[in-house]
Amino acid sequence: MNKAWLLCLALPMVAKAGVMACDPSTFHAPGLTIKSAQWESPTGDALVENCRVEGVLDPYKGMDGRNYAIGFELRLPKNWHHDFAYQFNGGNDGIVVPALGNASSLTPKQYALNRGMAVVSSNGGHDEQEFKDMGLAGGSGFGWDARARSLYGYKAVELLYPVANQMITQFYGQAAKYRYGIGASNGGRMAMVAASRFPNFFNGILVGYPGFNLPKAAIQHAWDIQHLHAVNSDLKQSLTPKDMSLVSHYILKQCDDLDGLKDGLIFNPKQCQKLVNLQDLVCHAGQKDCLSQSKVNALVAIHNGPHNSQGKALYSRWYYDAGMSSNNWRFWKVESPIPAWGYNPLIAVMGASSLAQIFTTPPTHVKGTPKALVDYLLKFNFDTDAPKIYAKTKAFPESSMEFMTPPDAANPTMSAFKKAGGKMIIYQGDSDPVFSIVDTIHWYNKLNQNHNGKARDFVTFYEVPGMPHGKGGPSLDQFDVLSPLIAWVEKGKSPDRVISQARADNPEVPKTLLKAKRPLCPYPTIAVYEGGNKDSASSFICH
Ligand SMILES: [Ca+2]
Repeated sequence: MNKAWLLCLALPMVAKAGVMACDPSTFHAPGLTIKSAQWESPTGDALVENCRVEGVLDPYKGMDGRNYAIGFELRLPKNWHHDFAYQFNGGNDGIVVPALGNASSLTPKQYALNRGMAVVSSNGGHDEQEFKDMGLAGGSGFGWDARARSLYGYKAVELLYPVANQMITQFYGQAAKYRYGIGASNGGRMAMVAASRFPNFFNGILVGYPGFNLPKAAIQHAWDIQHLHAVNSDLKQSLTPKDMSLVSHYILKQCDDLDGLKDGLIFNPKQCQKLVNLQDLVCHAGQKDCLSQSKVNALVAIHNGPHNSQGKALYSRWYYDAGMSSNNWRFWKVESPIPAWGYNPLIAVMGASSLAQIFTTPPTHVKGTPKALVDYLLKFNFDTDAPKIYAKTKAFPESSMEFMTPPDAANPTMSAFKKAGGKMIIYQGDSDPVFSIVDTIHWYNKLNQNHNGKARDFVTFYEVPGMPHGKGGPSLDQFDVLSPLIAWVEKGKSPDRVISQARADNPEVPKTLLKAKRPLCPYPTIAVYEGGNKDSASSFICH
């Protein structure tokens, strides 16, 4: 018997022994410390038994004197299907959220972990507890360390990805067969950054409502607050829910039937934009259901996006869509940014303090009080402060546009990702108030041009009418975009229409749409009603 034969006989035994050893001693890599490893029965949205490993990678002392490390958890399902998913998290990171491989449009059964994939989730290189003394500015406090900025932007993925793969091999006795990246919002940004920076890491990437130009979107936040403040210094009065309901009804009146069916969903948003003129809503004498000129001016300015005094656009235009009346739109655009009025302080941290401490270089001092954060946004100068997202210094050698965005974002090709056989699915709501879908459409159109009209060979993009940031609004926001990605990667089956339906726990879906099914069509095709049962997706074609 030769040596090769002996190896073949030995390998399966090694693999079998490794599978069961859910123990810290199983895992080892340079810079890695395992805090715990134990079997977990199905709990919450984790529907399968898994070995949950908690660890810390590459600790260091930052230039700000604070302690940094990549904290993470890796969940290894007992019944493993030989795949791996890297979960890109949202917001400012700083927390290790459960590694489920989830997305807002999926049901728990469809999460990567529950399909039998091993899933890793990290804090992005910093622990928010380290910054508790900074008050409301703590969530973005890591911006004072240059390396922590890079880790947040892309480097945590670069460092943790190979270690997670080693750990999978150490546990199961064999490497993962297919590797996926899954993320939405800031996580969607990271997913797109990964495709450009690390084109060989992932076979398939699922990108939800991505902030791939996040520093620019943060400038939009200051722009929005300044224009709303000009209407009313009590921001929640600047645009009331009644105002936004009026706007939404007007947009539907102009656009709902462009897709052949008046159903509360606008499947032809591109054509719709040409028919919307909010000046139509300005009050005339004796009129009731109307808006003041100042409110219309603010809405138009917000939808045109931030500009400097020379008229140069600093981010993007936006779509008018029915979901502008949603609670989610209101939460992000109008109410939540102002903790002084008793609203969610976390969003102020993400918006104002992130712009100050993470996205401007050098970082800008801002106190962690509600008033200081609001004042920072109100005084933000679009001529002198906005260029700081492109600035760098000796101590901060990367600008925020460099560490936050895909290197080829302005003129995307993702050629190396395509060459490696990578596939990507992107989805976003037409009513997204945080990241403009117009920016994503612009990006996709350029990508498509750069691939001679064949971007769909490796990137498929779905627009979701009425959907704001992630879920909610008058939308059919439950759809499975992960199954088609897996089928594309593992079986070579190109994604086509995806069926969407109402989410049972979304109170904003019109009653008439509770049983409706609609296809989401690969951009640039749109769903058009062909006649027949209005609840059936087969009554619609992708045109
Ligand atoms: Ca319609």
